[in-house]
Amino acid sequence: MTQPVITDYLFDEAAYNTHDGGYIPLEKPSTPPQPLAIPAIATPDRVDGKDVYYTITAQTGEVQLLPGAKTKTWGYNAPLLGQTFVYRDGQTIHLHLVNHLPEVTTFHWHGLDIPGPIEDGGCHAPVYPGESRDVTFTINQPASTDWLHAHPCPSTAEQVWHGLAAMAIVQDEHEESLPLPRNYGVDDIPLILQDRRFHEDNQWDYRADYDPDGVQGPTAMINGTINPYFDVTTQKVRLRILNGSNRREWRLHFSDDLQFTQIAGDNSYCRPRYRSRTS
Ligand SMILES: [Cu+2]
Repeated sequence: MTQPVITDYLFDEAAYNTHDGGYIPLEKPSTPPQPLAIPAIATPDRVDGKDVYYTITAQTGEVQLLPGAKTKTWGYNAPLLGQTFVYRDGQTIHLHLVNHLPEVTTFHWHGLDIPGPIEDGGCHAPVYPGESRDVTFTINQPASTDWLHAHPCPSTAEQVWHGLAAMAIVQDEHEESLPLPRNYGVDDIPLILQDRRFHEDNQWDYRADYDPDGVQGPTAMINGTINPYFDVTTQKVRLRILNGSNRREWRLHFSDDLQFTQIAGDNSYCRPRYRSRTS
């Protein structure tokens, strides 16, 4: 089987936001390398055949991101970002959504092919502070990497910036038949890319950093880890890359320009051919 491999890097340089007036370049971290945080996989409250039940709580927290004071953060079932939700094609998902935040939020499933306006958690499905909402939907789509993020209007961006962003993975039979790494946290690695500016006492300050085109900061984080490293133990590694930043576009390469292969985009595998680049 001969399949052409596309080695060109497909982007329009002039359209990149490095050319924006408000662009904030990333700075090399001055703090020592930290092991990459791997979000835990969410455990269902109950499984009854294809019916799977979860409780998801949007909560405040604080995390030791830098030496010194902990940073105040938000997350889903976690102080920052969230647990990873692993769903399977054909499952019916029952969610008990709880808001422990000081303001209204929603629980939006970015990439899941599920009904709106309530189940998919857009602006029309508010959960008020101290309240909850129950939704049910059936997963009926191919394997994909998706995400859960807040989507209240007009504070979607601010709440995601506080940390309300978690990965969701859909599995199916086709994906299982492919020779791909799928050992979560070992050779199948979630990478949630974000950037922040740290102010006094290591706090984030959305108002201070506010830009109507989206907030950026000079410090990169992956899964909420600054200057992360990951010890690879396998020959092949699969990276699930999620741009969870508010504005930044990311150009990714390995520091030694190791070649890698793109196998999927939003919601689908690259078929019939793979794309790769070398630099
Ligand atoms: Cu979204």
